[in-house]
Amino acid sequence: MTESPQGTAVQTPGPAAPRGRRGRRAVDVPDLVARARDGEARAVARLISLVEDASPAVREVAAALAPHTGRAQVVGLTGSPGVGKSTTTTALVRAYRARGLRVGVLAVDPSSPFSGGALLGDRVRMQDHAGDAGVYIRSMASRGHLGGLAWATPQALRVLDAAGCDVVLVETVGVGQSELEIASLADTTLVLLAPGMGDGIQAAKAGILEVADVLVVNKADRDGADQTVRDLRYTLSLGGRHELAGAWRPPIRRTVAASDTGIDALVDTIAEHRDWLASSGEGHRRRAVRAAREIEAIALAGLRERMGDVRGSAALGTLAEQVVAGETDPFRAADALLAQL
Ligand SMILES: Nc1nc2c(ncn2[C@@H]2O[C@H](COP(=O)(O)OP(=O)(O)OP(=O)(O)O)[C@@H](O)[C@H]2O)c(=O)[nH]1
Ligand SMILES: [Mg+2]
Repeated sequence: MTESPQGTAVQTPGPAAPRGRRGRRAVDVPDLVARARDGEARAVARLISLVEDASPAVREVAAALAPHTGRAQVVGLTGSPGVGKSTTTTALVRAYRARGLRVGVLAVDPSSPFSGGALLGDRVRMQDHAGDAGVYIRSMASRGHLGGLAWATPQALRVLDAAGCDVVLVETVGVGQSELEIASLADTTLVLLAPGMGDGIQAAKAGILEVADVLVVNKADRDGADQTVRDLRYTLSLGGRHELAGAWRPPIRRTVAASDTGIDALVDTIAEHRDWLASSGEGHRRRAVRAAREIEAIALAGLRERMGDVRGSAALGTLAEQVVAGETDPFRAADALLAQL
């Protein structure tokens, strides 16, 4: 098992190269991609690190991966802290492996500039699968630079997709707007709730139900599961995007992830959603939206970088003087600046 400051690749053999060195070492991208496609965990880990570190090789990596992507179903898991996302992820991995499918897991912490520590607990539980070449598990932190989650996560998903994962599970850690962001990355979004947490109502308020493709009432072994299901049914009956003709109506599934109960049915439901995505054209639409956001994030990161060059530059100084002197206004000055980029 290897631990790097950027992330954790369970079942990756050998120690990680020191960080400073790794950045400078020559990268044989075609070789790495070929080995990743053969399912070599170490090559997958290296590719994700290149992406996460925003290595100069990242363009070559993206170009080499492009022809091999588009197969994996990306399944996002969201829900309040402690609802059972990690337990469900682990149970799903087990169920997919039992069906002979290859699975990738990306645990994303959008709120933290570091990864590793916060995700340690998750990783330990995932050690069940260490040594299984059909599972690849990775923790990622979204760094502040380059648009964080928006930039690095889709690239990591491309790596796992090209590496032959049939399903990639994306679990968010931490709270906030991340639920909605993850939903925009996923083909299929699972919203997890648990009885007695007032979750149904909270989720409805937060707009989380709107992004749900499947509603999972986990901890169904606890009192109040029936009530939570009723709450959800009622909330769904109030309308939403699922009311449109031909729309997917989010099914409600009960699970006890801790004992694998209901997990097979959940896997079937996720497969049904995949079929619906294909037959309705919605899958393609979501991917196009995702690609557009990805392009936008990369373009904005590029612009920001170039703006960085501009800050403190003579051109900006000159324009600032002109604005102060009333010779031009800030809007025209900004246009002039953008034209120079
Ligand atoms: N009773 C019961 N407990 C469960 C079930 N699933 C998970 N748990 C327990 O709930 C606790 C939280 O589970 P996690 O899987 O860590 O939840 P999480 O959503 O990943 O939590 P964060 O990552 O901290 O947001 C753990 O102690 C689990 O063992 C379940 O179906 N029934
Ligand atoms: Mg967790």
